[in-house]
Amino acid sequence: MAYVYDHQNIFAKILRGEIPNDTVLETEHSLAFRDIQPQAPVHVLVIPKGPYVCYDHFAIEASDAEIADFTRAIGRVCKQEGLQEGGYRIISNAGVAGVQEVPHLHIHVLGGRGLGRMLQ
Ligand code: DGP
Repeated sequence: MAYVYDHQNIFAKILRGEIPNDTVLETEHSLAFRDIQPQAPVHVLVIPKGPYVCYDHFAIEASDAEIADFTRAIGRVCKQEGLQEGGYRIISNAGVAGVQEVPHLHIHVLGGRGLGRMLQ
């Protein structure tokens, strides 16, 4: 199945500067900003700047430079937000089963409170 990217999705508009955001980190290939509906004291979304729908799209088609930049951006957000000591959770929802709301790859970085068990 071919990946079809919707250039009108909300995160594409954020990347184009059409919608404001609370940026916590920007790198050459990635942007990290606070979630508008935070589920924890720290809830940051990290997105690649390239037009990737979901994680597998990115992991298969992005360049090594984009993947390295994105991976490091997630780590830098964890460190910058002081999550290393207390711990954190990173999640990426994909497609229908994953209940993905915005069709641009994003990693949720959650922390700042006990997050409970996710998998039983
Ligand atoms: P997901 O279900 O994984 O696709 O989560 C999408 C997240 O995006 C959800 O936690 C709310 C957040 N979100 C939606 N619209 C906006 C927006 O305009 N700005 C910001 N900062 N976050 C948004």
